Amino acid sequence: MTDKTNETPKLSHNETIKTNSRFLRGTLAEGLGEVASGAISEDDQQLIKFHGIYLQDDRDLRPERAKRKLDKAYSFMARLRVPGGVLSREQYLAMDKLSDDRGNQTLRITTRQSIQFHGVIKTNLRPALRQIDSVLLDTIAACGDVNRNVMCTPNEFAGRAYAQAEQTARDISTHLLPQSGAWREIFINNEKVTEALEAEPIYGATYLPRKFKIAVAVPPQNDVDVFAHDLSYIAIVENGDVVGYNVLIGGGMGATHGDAETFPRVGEVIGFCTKESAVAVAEAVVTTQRDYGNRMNRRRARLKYTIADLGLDFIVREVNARLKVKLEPARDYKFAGNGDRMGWHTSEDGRHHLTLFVENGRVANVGAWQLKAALKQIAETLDVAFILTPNQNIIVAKADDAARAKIEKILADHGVTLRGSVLREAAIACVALPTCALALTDAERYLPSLITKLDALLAEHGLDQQPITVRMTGCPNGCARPYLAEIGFVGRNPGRYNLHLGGNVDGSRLNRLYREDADEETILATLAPLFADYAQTRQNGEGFGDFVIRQGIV
Ligand code: SRM
Ligand code: SF4
Repeated sequence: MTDKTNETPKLSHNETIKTNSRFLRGTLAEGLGEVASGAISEDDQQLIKFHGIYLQDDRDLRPERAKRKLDKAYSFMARLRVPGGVLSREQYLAMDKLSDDRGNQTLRITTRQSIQFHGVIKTNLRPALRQIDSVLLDTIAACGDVNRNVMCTPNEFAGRAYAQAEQTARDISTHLLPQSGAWREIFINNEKVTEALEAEPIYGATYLPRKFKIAVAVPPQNDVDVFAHDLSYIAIVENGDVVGYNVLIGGGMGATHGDAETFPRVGEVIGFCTKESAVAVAEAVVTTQRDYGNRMNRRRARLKYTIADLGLDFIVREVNARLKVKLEPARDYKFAGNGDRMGWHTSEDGRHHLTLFVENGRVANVGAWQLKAALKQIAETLDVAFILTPNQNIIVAKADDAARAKIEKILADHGVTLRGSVLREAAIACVALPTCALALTDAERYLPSLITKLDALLAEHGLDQQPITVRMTGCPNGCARPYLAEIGFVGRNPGRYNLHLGGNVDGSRLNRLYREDADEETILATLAPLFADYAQTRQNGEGFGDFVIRQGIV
């Protein structure tokens, strides 16, 4: 292995932090024990991400606290590692309790099928992670320069192919897990760590140049957005069984406003692998990125830039050179859409699975809408499983006939309707303000009211039953994968968004910038004539994203 970190003097500071961290320990143990401050040192803030945790502060409170010369209102966000998003009812209940005991009383389902706990104060962090560990879950590698939570088309209870794909997602997640014992030592055993004698066989001591993301899709669903990740797998199913996967590399969403060197990119199919070699392919792609990724400029450190700089052919040759079984030519596949399959579905074994709409993934009790209480009661009383979806919804899975009726009653008793409007159900927004340090404006807190206005506009033109993908983020990092939406809103300034149009229904095409820095009035005034035109002149079955491309609007 060539370790570029030894060859150049201009490494990014994060490389030095990793090198000196003794396999992700740094001074975290000491910093967490320091009670005078709610924060930790800057270098440890980078390291703690590898353990699935971010230091944040409530940005709403910043001005008032600054005026009163108070420290920021610090707290931590912890993110679970849940490959494929599958939770047993016991695990779900423990997470519900944890959010009440140690968090901000909400569970936040993420766009990578995980759960985030916001508002965990420093003294609660170790107890929170012990609660997570007690139900055999963890937060290892949920953030940081390593492979993140591996996504997979849910749900494993719906058929053999889904279960096989989820097993592949779990196998990849396990294989690429950092070997460092730091997480357990720092957060669970509370041992003071003095020296680490360990090795990271796959990552090496400096881990990856940047985060790395993997997803597995089972067609016709592209709910995981296979084109958005560093590495993706498309299951090839024959006679109900997965025989192997088409492999894609080089997707990614993040960009920086005004920096043409950074861009969203869709992944490209580079071949087919058997199901037995899927894990080896993951290791080959990850180690290629480890060795050739940019360790000097973190803005250009994802695999998509390594491919842009060195060429796809070079990277594919490298990947093949590291494989015993080489990639074969890709097989045919077809996706129908990148949304979730909402509502009830019944699998061949007669069990029922409800994909329940959760607006922007926030599981909470708000007024008459007691979603969190309802899910808790379902978990307490019924033999079901819970699956977090890639579009921030939740599946209550494997219910028998009696449980199905009871689920409907519990939800109704708690004021929870099963479905939202067509537009609202498919829409997703990132967290953004007040917790995200990088947010330029709101997303999760604003999208619901914008959807109400867009719904009214669509209804005026008889389009309220037309599925259109809307996604919003509070900055250009792309956490809700907005560049693949038919209508994407990307935060630019407070209350202002870049409006992107032209993604397609299967999530394989990037949209394009149509209006910059638009406030709500401009957004509505811009979309109204486009909706009118779409209602009048669309072709049979034509999606809004395809329409704006055909008409030359973008
Ligand atoms: Fe993200 C950083 C939230 C999925 C691209 N993302 C962040 C941070 C941690 C902000 C920070 O670094 O301080 C956000 C925390 C907000 C908060 O208060 O909770 C954050 N990202 C999220 C979540 C929670 C969005 C959501 O509302 O669901 C998603 C958590 C996923 C998970 O469970 O692991 C989330 N982030 C994504 C995705 C979508 C995906 O992975 O499919 C992307 C685009 C795909 C990609 O990576 O290209 C994404 N997040 C980023 C980036 C840009 C990375 C880049 O290399 O371009 C950042 C900023 C960074 O890393 O420097 C970022
Ligand atoms: Fe924060 Fe930007 Fe990600 Fe939204 S897209 S969560 S604002 S980093």
